[in-house]
Amino acid sequence: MKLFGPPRDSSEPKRLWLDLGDLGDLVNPAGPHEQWQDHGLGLLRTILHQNGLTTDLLSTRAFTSWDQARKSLQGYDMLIMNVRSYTFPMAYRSGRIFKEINPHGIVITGGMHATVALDEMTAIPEFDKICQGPGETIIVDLIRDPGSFPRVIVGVGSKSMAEWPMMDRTLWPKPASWKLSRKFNWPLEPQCGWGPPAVATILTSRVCPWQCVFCNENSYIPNMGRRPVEMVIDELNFLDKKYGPIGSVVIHDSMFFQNPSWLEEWLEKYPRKAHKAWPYWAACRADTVRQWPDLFEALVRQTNWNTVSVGFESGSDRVLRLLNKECTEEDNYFTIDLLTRIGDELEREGKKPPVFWSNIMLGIPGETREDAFKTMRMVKYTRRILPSIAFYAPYPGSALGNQLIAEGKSLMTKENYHRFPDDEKVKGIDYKFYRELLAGRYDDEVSRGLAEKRQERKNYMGALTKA
Ligand code: B12
Ligand code: SF4
Repeated sequence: MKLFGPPRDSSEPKRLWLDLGDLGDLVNPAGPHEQWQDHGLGLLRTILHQNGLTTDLLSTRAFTSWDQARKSLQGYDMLIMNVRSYTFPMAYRSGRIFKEINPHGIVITGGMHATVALDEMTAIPEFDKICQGPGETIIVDLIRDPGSFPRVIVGVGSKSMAEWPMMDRTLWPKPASWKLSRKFNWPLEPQCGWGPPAVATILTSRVCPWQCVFCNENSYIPNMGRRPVEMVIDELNFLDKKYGPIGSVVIHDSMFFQNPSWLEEWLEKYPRKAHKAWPYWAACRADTVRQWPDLFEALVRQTNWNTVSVGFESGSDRVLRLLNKECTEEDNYFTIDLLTRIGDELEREGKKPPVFWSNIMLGIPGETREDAFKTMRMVKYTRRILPSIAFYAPYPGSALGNQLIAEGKSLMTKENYHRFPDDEKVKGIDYKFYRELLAGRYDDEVSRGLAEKRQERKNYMGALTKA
């Protein structure tokens, strides 16, 4: 097993950062998204290394068995992990193995799961230190002298992402098979169907101010200033020159289309100052598109925002209200019509039309069959769409997730915080109906009303009133 990292002074503890994900995902991945790299790991290892605290790196994604993991974790004094809810099962299993083979070693954890489900983290005796919240200002002291910290620590973040150093992407794990490395473009990332390789993933903002009950990130990610436009462009240009050529960009922000003054600056500078206006994937909400349609259109046309990720979630006002989405059916259809029109015009000009990466949830508690038909009707109505459909998952940290967990209705246990879109995740949901719906059994019901919807949507005037 090849380790990464500079040689270490022999008096230094042997520290290991373990990247988490399903076994084999860096050998023979189940899908493209399993190959994305972890910006939390990248940022914190960069800060550690810049402060002289080196760490070796291994990844559970590069192992194909737990036996292999057991052998590789041998001989370390410290294990460090970024634990998200969906990687919690990997984390605690790794922690257990680590302590069995290195009984005097120390396990230091942080990450989203520590913030949203502290009880589950503290229940793992092998986790010696658990850091909630952001780790960038605390990581150096914690790793240098863990003994001076209590078991549970509350991290403090930077005021602005401008304070984050540029991440050293060579501190990310490498693809672990010859087959995968041929197309991976490490330390950039592989193609996933959104744009040409090599892909550069980047974060420009860290938090979303909305309060959707299935997510509400701002209840657990502290507010933080956005990364300045120039820094984002400089980083992309640096990556292009050093590791490129970049083919496309994925902006991993939870919500890219917020903060109009930042977006206006991006609109002005990205096409001019980036080595190339690489096509990119980024997220918006239907209500803000309806609020700032001109800005949206200009960004799509002039900055090559050609995969528009949008959390439509549902095509029914009832369900959108249940989700506190603060978007309406009308907002959703307005956004679909607007991107369709822009796409038609670009196509006529011989250019590639933009597509939606459309996030849709089914199996939401309280959703009726008619609501689900309306959602699928909206999907069918959308002309250029990459649908990303999942059964609703009650993640801890979100208002609805916390409520369902408290009521004993969640089927997501600490053994299976997994995230396969078609897993059964909530008690009392008729998953058989949803599977049949997705298999096309209710196509008549879904299509009924589609022609009327198309007819109705030809008149856009009513839609222009919200701003
Ligand atoms: C980019 C992203 C993705 C990408 C890439 C994932 C990856 N490999 O990193 C993709 C699109 C693949 C993805 C997919 C999913 N994601 Co996602 N994703 C994000 C997003 C938007 C940004 C993550 C990020 O880079 N953050 C920035 C870094 C710097 O933050 P960080 O990793 O948390 O690290 C900080 C702290 O946690 C802490 N820290 C971390 N580790 C450590 C360690 C120590 C020792 C210390 C002291 C501190 C510390 O310090 C860091 C700096 O402040 C977040 C939301 C968000 N805004 O964070 C959701 C988020 C992490 N994703 C989430 C979910 C649910 C998913 C999916 C399950 C969705 C689905 N249903 O399919 C899938 C699962 C993917 C998989 N691999 O199986 C949830 C996780 C919820 C939870 N409770 O853990 C989040 C929070 C979004 C949400 N609100 O629902 N995701
Ligand atoms: S679902 Fe999207 S809009 Fe809603 S809180 Fe989460 S990131 Fe924000």
